[in-house]
Amino acid sequence: MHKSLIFYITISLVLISSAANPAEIKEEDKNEDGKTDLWIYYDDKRPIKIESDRNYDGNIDLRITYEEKGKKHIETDLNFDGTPDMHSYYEYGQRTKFEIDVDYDGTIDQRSQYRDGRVIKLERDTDSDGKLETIFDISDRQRNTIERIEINK
Ligand SMILES: [Ca+2]
Ligand SMILES: [Ca+2]
Ligand SMILES: [Ca+2]
Ligand SMILES: [Ca+2]
Repeated sequence: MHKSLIFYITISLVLISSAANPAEIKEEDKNEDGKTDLWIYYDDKRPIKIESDRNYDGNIDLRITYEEKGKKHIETDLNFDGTPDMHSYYEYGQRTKFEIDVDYDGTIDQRSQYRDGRVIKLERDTDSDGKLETIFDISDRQRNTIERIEINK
């Protein structure tokens, strides 16, 4: 195929996709210092992403991403160093996974996985070697069995 034709097709596709999804961004200046600190991205009136600068230092420290099937991902930079330290994942309003970097070294120290609002798997870096150890894992068990298990041994 001719290079110019490929180029033309690419451009056409870009134009079509941008016309079909007019990205709309709502910006807010919460502390009224003249700089935007809250961004809400819409796709066809539906919010798809929220970004926030909670300590007003110019860096985004909270990001919420909305995906298909009611999925939601919340990233939080707890110590405002530019790297997210906490991740929460939701599906249809229920939390499915939670990860946290407690010592802010860039590696996750604890991960919990949920089913029907209950923790079914817990991993923690108990010996601080950078790898998570499984504390318990009842993800393969049936729901009625889980309800009878005591998590705090
Ligand atoms: Ca501001
Ligand atoms: Ca910030
Ligand atoms: Ca951080
Ligand atoms: Ca860590």
